[in-house]
Amino acid sequence: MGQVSRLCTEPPILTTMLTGLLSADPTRFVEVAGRRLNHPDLLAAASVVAHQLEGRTRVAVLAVPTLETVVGVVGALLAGVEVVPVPPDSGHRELAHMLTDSAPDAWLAQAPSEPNGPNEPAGQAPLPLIAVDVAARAAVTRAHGTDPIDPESIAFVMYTSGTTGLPKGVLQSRRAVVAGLDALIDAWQWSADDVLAHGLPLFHVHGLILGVLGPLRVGGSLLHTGAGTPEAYAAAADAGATMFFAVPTIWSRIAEAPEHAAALRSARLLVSGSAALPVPVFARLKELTGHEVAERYGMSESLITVATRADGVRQAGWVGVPVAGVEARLRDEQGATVPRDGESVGRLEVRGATLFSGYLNRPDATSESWTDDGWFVTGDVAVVAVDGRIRIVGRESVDLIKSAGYRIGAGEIESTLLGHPAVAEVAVVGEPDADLGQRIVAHVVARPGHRGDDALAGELSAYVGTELSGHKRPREFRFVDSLPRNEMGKVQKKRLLD
Ligand code: MLC
Ligand code: AMP
Repeated sequence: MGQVSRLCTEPPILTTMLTGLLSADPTRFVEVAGRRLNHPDLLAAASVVAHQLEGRTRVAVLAVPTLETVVGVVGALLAGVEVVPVPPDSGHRELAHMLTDSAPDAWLAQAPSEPNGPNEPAGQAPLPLIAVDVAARAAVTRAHGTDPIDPESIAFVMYTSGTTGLPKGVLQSRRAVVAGLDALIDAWQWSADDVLAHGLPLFHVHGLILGVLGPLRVGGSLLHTGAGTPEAYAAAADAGATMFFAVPTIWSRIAEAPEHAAALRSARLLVSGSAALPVPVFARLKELTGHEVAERYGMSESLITVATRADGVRQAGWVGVPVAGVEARLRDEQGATVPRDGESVGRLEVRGATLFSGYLNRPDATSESWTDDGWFVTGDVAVVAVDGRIRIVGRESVDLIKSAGYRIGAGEIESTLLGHPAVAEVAVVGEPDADLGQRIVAHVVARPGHRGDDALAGELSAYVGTELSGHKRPREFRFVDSLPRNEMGKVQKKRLLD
């Protein structure tokens, strides 16, 4: 397509969501894996997408880290169309589930090889693909007499794993996204002069909502490095990045690469989240970069609720204080308040403007996740200090694993593996791992006639990758004669972890 692919006479509906982008400062930019658009051009290209999406309700975006993905998502937000970010390596089972559950109208920017998912009923027309041309430009003017898009309307349906079953679609409203970003802009003194760098995937809260929409809300720049490697982060620092986002796995790899870590000395702020940052990594990064990493805590359901402020106390192992508009409390198993003494452990519950609007098609799971008095039960256990700072101690359930920052449900991997003819019984656990935080380990009882050896392990790993996605593959398979069970027949996972 040419420079101006489509001239639109009808103005797109603008919302106040991406206020920084709307100021269209030509010195600000978004760069993804080496390709760059300045803010006026990004806005003009996304406005074409907004027009293309007229009449649509919900689109799926195969979230490869490209400029097309960013322009597509921004266009959908301008148009008030819901976005379902789909991990690019989603396997058959996971993709079929997401498409059936969310029923998008179309693919935006890029479609997978099976646009309707596997097991497509014969004769069904494939979901259309709406292409994104980053070179297209349309004028942007405020729509006269048009109501702004309802802040309670849904911006994203973001899939995330639970302890059992297939991932649930978290409904994130425009209100929650705006509140979550503004709270972080405040906490981190994030400004239009900042250049944020990261190499995170674009289908989760961290990489997409914080990592793409954050810069656009504040009016600053984004340098997506394409990869989460120490080399790429050092190159971004050399190119002038001021803020860095990463999961602990990336930070610990940077801490082991002093030659690259040194480049981050020029940064203003280093931020870690999505899993616990090990204390020795915090200390080593301080030595190598001169920075104390600011840790923050959040969930797909809640966005970022607790953060270390740029002007606040930074202490290894602590994730900061509740952000503006969010309250946090700790309760014990009986529902009593746990004292804020920096030692007593309780269940962390949160409430406020950043919270989600429910799980798609799952009223049962939605109501279970809230207390009767309106607090969201995070499933994490924590301690709170007298000054309100929070330390995450761990998760209540052994069935939710965090590996390299990805949230992975043991039950989803188990039910998938039980679909393989060689598997009689299986129990999946997350074992501590210095690089990944937790490493997925599957304990498998093979069916008679199948040998539990390296060949079978390779086959089962590939099977999980084909059905789910790459990061859900167990790193290790242990073939056992039986699984430890209690008198009720339930697998005792704590014993597997011992
Ligand atoms: C990966 N590999 C495996 C495997 N997983 N092999 C066997 N079994 C498995 N399970 C292979 C890969 O294919 C790759 O091979 C090689 O091992 C290295 O993979 P890796 O160790 O995973 O490293 P890498 O690909 O470099 O990725 C690491 C990473 C990535 C940290 C950059 O995992 C990542 O981006 N994580 C971020 C997740 C995230 O964004 N979470 C946020 C959730 S939102 P090869 O051949 O390809 O080299 C959230 C809210 C909040 O949590 O608070 O933020
Ligand atoms: P997700 O839904 O992928 O966003 O994962 C949310 C979970 O990640 C939380 O419930 C926590 O268990 C974990 N998490 C996120 N940030 C942190 C952090 N800074 N420290 C410890 N755990 C974290």
